[in-house]
Amino acid sequence: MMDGWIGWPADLAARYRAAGYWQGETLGGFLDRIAAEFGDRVAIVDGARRWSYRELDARAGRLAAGLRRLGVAPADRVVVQLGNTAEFAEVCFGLWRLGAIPVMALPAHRGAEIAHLCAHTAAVAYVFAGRGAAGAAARVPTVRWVVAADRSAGPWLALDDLREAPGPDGRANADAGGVALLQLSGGTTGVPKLIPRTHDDYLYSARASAQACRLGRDSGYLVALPVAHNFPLSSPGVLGTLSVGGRLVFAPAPSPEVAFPLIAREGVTITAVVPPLAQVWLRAAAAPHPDLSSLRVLQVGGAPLPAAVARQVRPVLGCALQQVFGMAEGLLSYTDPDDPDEVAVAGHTRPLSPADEIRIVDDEDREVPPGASGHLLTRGPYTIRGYYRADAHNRTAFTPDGFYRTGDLARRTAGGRLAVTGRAKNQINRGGEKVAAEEVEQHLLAHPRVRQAVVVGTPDPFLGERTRALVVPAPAPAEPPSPAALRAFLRERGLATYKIPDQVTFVDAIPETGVGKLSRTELTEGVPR
Ligand code: AMP
Ligand code: DBH
Repeated sequence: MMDGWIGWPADLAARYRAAGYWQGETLGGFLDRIAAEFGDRVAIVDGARRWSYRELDARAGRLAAGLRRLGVAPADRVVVQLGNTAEFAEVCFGLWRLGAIPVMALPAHRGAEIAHLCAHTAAVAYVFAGRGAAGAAARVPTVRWVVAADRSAGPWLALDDLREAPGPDGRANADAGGVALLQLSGGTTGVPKLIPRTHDDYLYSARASAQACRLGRDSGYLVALPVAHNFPLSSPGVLGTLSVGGRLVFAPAPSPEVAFPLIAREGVTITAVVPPLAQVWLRAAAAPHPDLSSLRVLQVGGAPLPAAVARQVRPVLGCALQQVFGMAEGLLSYTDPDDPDEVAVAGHTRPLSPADEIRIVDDEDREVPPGASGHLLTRGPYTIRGYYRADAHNRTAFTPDGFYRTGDLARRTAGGRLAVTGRAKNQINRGGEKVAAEEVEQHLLAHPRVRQAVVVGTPDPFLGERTRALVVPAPAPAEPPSPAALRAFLRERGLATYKIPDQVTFVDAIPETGVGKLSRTELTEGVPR
């Protein structure tokens, strides 16, 4: 079993198994089962390609054999950075089939993030498509193989070479209670945290989500958001759709120009977007557009959805709105697709599992009165008990009895549902993309002309929040860098574009409150825009 992660205590694990939440099935075993059950049904549509369940299974098997022959072993970590293509499923299931552990990088990640993911997980391989960050990965000493999805990408191994490899299938008996994948947290700290999800817990969240979304064999799920993200991967997304024999339609881009024709052509019934994308789709749907009548549910999550936007979903797109409050750490909370519109619009969600434990507490961890807002803590059959290799951080990110401190503020509604009321963590939610202020601050501080830097969120009508860096330059005589030069500096350090501050403001001093403690909510007051 992989070191560096904390599982559930034995008594709780036994309870989750007895209740049937954890079924003792690995993701490799899951593929065997769905291939047997759904055989020739279409599993994946990607452009002109259509793979049946059987074909996905065969391809994963061939790739597992090729990876095995290369030297990838069970429990090895492999950083995967692929776009919304069939290869993503082929590679992940190939890794699961041989018992290896994909690390879910996002296409937006650049050298800084990829190098960190490879080094922190001691990854043996990096698989990428598109631009990627192969050079950065190759420099990490543990990385023995850099594999490009496309042979023309450079002097790397090609996925094709591995597929062709004949040989034993590479099937390994992974432990369903062990780690299946490492998800990424938006995080609050200097480096991104990794989230160890087990086969048991991840499959449970996907199966239960498929039920909560009423998915069935006739469902067609459009993968519009970056597929490696927890939301399109498992809520119910890719895994939930496959669990019921539905069809996945991969969209190479989430824009209406790409997504709408696919919805029309493939009879897509459900998809997931973040709030800014929902706004773009609504605007596009107000003009002449392809027939979207097959769409039954639009899931929106990742960031607060303004009511004015939420209200337009049914009249403009002709489908139900399902709000999703979720996190890669686990807890998922959904409105019901059959909820009355006012409940869906309000975004009062219900935790997915009857075994989800929710506490809403004050700053001293005391329960707040019923209905009051407070810090949301949670524990349950698919919420992690600790980040991967992060002992010090885990001591504050979890309570001693294993509740995850979400960093969100929430209250219970009169009907017993959850309503998100705010955020207490040091993170900016930029339209669903999470930016850890401290991470960006540390990169800014690496500039020789920067003395102090604080990154905060400021309201934005489209993104919800955008990022703003307050920077105290080093004292004269040298000139402070220009905002453009600072942004270029961060890009050169290999930081993903969505983490580059939207705005850089130079200040003489960072306002301080209390005993030298920064108050981030008050920070931007009095600072010129
Ligand atoms: P992460 O931990 O990076 O997976 O991000 C999860 C976080 O996204 C949650 O803790 C919330 O702060 C935020 N989030 C996700 N969905 C919603 C939503 N529907 N409304 C408000 N915030 C959300
Ligand atoms: O924001 C998230 O991380 C998120 C939102 C909705 C998520 O991980 C999910 C659903 O699974």
